[in-house]
Amino acid sequence: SDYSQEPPRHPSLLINSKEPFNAEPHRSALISSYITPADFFYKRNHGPIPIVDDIERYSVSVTGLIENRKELYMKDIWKLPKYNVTATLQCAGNRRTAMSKTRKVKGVGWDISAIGNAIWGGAKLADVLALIGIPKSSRITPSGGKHVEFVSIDKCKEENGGPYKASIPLSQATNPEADVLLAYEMNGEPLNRDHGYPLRVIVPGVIGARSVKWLDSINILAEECQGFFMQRDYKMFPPSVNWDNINWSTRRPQMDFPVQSAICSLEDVNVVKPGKITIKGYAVSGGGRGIERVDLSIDGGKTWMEASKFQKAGFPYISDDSGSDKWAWVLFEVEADIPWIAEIVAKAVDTAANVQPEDVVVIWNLRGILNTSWHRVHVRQYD
Ligand code: MTE
Ligand code: MO
Repeated sequence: SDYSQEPPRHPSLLINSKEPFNAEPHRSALISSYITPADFFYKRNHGPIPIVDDIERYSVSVTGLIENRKELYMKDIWKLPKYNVTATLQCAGNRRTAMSKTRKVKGVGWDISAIGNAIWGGAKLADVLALIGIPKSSRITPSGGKHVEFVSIDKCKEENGGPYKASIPLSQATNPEADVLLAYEMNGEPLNRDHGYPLRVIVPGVIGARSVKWLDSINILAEECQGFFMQRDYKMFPPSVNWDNINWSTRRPQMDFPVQSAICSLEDVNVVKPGKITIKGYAVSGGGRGIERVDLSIDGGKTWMEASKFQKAGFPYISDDSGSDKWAWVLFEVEADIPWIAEIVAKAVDTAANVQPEDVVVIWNLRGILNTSWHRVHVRQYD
């Protein structure tokens, strides 16, 4: 593979792998604004960043179980109503490094910043599919189509040099309320190359792996996508499954992400001044479930206090058309008097009352995905 034409990147990013380029910002960058600037947004790739230089000739082919194959050019997509949706994108591998510490897992190591919150601008997939003759709120097409597959331009070794791909159910793709976008903007700017220029899918509330970048084609299929990242990766296995007894076909591809939170203003082991400190971080849940509450402990989880949380637009000239930021994280903060030595813990509760698990051991899985265990940081005071 050819990595000689990668885009420029912010020098402060923490690089987890160079080729393909996988990097996250320092955790403190996540709490400096509600909207994560593209420069500090994690970058998760499986191959070289493709180059699209002729935007006039760039098109997305729509094929599969439809009447007529269609080519959609950017001018066709730009003509559709434009929506701005604030959505948090989170890699299923976020916090993998910590999971690996209890028992080794396979995959790129990530701290707590394989996550970011952006305003995605683009056409709704439901409108795009309506344009090619698939009505809104369809569950099946006349020819039996039930899934919408997204195929990329990029090439990766997991697909034996073929393109990255994924699918979502047709019912989600044609549901305007699901806010699935073909996005051409991020935070009011055209997408940059790292994040999918010129066009990417955004599936709000779902693990990042389904938000295919550099879209090349959309296929209407009877079955879900059979690609590597749907069938042999990004599945949640129980702790009893290891590389000798794994049977990939027994599990579904992971879609929604579970409730998550992390402390971003501190890290192991910070030394703090005696007195009050402000503890800050993020909390988010998948599937459009909001955050009900964030609980903070400074004694390792024996006693708790409730953090305050907020959502606000970072870019006043863009409003979120979804009304509330139901796909977006909340930032939280709480003031606390830190004892001599403290184990600070965060756990969030979503609107369905789902709570993060206390211990990573109970959710350990061989691919190291969905580490949503209580986030802990250890601090002590100056001598
Ligand atoms: N799309 C393509 N074409 N190639 C990829 O490697 N990675 C996926 C997804 N879409 C990927 C892709 C994964 S695993 C994640 S978490 C998100 O893109 C990351 O998006 P970002 O790099 O814009 O943060
Ligand atoms: Mo990911």
